[in-house]
Amino acid sequence: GSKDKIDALGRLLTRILRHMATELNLNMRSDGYVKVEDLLKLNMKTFANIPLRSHTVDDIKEAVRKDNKQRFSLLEENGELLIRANQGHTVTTVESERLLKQILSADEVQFCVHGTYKRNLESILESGLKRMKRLHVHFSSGLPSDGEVISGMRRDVNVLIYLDVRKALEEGMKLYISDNKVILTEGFDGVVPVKYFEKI
Ligand code: HQG
Repeated sequence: GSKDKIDALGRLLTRILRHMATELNLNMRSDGYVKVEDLLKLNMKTFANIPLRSHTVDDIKEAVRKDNKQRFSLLEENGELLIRANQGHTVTTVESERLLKQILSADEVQFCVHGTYKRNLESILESGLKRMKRLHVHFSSGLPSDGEVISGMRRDVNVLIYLDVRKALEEGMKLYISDNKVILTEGFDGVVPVKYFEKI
């Protein structure tokens, strides 16, 4: 398909797979997977105004392959093709332990940094990093080199908060890593307290 068509499909897939399974009555497993066949039956239009039903399995595969942050995974099981978003969910159908791989030692992490904006900093320093609407606070496991995008933070962030991974693990914070190498945590009750910031 054309680049615009595939980009628009990717954006819609992101929205559905992270946020809309419940309201759409989509059968989503606790590891986040839904059947591609079920998606292609949905009566929705992409951001390019193309009905989802007019897309093919090959379009979906192309959208997954071309996604600039590797937001999706495909899985073939019992002759069926399944798809999931690797991170970013708000739907509580997914369980961290099933979607993600737990990080057990600080040695597994070279780098763990949350990207945000100056306008949020005062509030973050007051109340810690909150997961907001999502299930997890997001951290990147690398830094973008010039102009490149990186999974786990937006391209236009202007504040970087480094997590003290060793201290967080020592004190019982559960850290996870997604298939696209985003580091995720529920913190403690959805908050990563300021005392776990290594530097800003
Ligand atoms: C901020 C994108 C005030 C937080 C990215 C962030 C990532 C606070 C915003 C993924 C706060 C939440 C996630 C506090 C946190 N006071 N602001 N106490 N605590 N915030 O979208 O990390 O392209 O839920 O810093 O690349 O921005 O969608 O999280 O600015 O991977 O794949 O509240 O989304 O990826 O925003 O982004 P979000 P995020 P995709």
